[in-house]
Amino acid sequence: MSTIVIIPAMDEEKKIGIVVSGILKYAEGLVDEVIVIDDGSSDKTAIVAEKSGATVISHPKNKGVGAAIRTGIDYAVQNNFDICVVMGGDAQDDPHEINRVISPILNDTYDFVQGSRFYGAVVNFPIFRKITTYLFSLFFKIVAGVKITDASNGYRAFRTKIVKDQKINLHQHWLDRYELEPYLLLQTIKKGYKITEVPVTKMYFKELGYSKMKPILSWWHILRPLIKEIFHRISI
Ligand SMILES: Nc1nc2c(ncn2[C@@H]2O[C@H](COP(=O)(O)OP(=O)(O)O)[C@@H](O)[C@H]2O)c(=O)[nH]1
Ligand SMILES: [Mg+2]
Repeated sequence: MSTIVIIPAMDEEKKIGIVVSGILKYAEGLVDEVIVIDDGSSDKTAIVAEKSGATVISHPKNKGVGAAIRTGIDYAVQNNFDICVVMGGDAQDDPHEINRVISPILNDTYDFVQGSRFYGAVVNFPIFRKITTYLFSLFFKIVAGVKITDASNGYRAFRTKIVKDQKINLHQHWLDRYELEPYLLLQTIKKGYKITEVPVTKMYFKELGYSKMKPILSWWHILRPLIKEIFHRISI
């Protein structure tokens, strides 16, 4: 089985090199290609990523993290990869754990593996982030009807066959920002794919910044797939 790591990155020149070289070093033999989607960065993200050994696709303008992941997924489908791993370009996820994230798929037991910081470890967890992350997963659990402890964790792996499923349409414009990831997770569960969570580590660097999410607007984006699902159920 062939595996690609998809990394959305916007203005991550300080961190993307560590991420790509860490994957190539610590997940050698497990990963066949690393693709960085440079999402309209105004810094040297693309150059640093390429020098570190990644394939790079650049969006000429910023489109959003969902659109960046979609570009990576399209590349994975076109190039017949069997497994997609998605992780952040801001060095918050540990490349040593790729093995753990893809094992349930390699063992042929699961189709989608969600990384969970609540089963794993968190370094420097900001209190506000802790509360919002917990509440999001609680809401996700109520809507999806399945216990997911860390639904907003961007570290995950899935079989490419899921995104080829005609009933799951990632090519919708409204998914361009923070909507695509919870949409994919929710649809994967709804369509009956086998999903599990594995422990992962999340690192927060207070000095370098750990998130580009904007209060209110980004929360609306990430909640939108769940709110849509509720309205969809009410209307039928
Ligand atoms: N916020 C944001 N992140 C983007 C965008 N395009 C790509 N990314 C990347 O998506 C990853 C996760 O973003 P981040 O804001 O750290 O999300 P968080 O860690 O979940 O709070 C990082 O590697 C970003 O560089 C974008 O338009 N907005
Ligand atoms: Mg981050």
